Amino acid sequence: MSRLIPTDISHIPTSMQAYDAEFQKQTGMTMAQAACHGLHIPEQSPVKKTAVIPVTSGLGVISRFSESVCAILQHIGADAFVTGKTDVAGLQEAYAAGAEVIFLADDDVYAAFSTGGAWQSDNGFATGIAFAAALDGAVSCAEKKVLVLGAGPVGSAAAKWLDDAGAQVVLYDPLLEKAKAAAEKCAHATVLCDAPDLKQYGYILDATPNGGWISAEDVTEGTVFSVPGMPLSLTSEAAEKVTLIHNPLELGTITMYYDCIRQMEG
Ligand code: 2YJ
Repeated sequence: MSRLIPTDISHIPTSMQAYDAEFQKQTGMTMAQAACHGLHIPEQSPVKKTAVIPVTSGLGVISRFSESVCAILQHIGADAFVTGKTDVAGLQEAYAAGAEVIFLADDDVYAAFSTGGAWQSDNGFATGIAFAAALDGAVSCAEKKVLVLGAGPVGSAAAKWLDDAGAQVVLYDPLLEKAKAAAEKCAHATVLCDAPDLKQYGYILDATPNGGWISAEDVTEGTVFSVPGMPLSLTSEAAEKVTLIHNPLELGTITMYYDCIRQMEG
């Protein structure tokens, strides 16, 4: 994801239940279920003491970021809190409080770490697999052609997940070498050299990091878009025309939590 801005996330602490209900209507799963589907683990409700640490390095703290992550984790039953201190002092506070999982982000990396062992979950990977699993919940991807836009960490993880699930994955990235590298990790995925005509695809996972470049004329009504990328690639007119599975922070964060638990409980 690009660096989030406060207006991307300020609604999160008060909207988790309503948004999860909407997500469930779109995908047939709650976000916790989508995360578990993405990770291929049984549905569960682990309650782990979880610290969220504000980080001031680089461009600094984003207003409501830590509070939003905390609200997302509390929504799925984690015993989550935001540390009063930031950075290294925040880390010390988290350990002193007995946190088993720790979430923190700077300008480049958003990750969760487990204090009990050398386990971590990266937001790029977690977001990619979870938005792939959400698309699968919505349309059952096996044997369907799915266009994956963007072959960074999110798009590559999504492409591999969909390929493993039996989808016919078509990958596009303006940097052909990136698309080829992502396709090499898949059993069957194919690579496009030129920018695709989006209207030819019914199912699109868009992991591109640029906002507003897909307009209403570019899309067909009824196309299902699963879009982890921030800012949102579709204009508001395009978003109204399609079925859009999109959230800025929620599903990736939930999946990072479950990914840590999965590793902790081996
Ligand atoms: O603690 C804070 O409030 C800030 N340091 C949060 C920074 C959040 N980071 C971002 O939005 C980065 N773009 C994260 C990149 C993750 C890549 N998957």
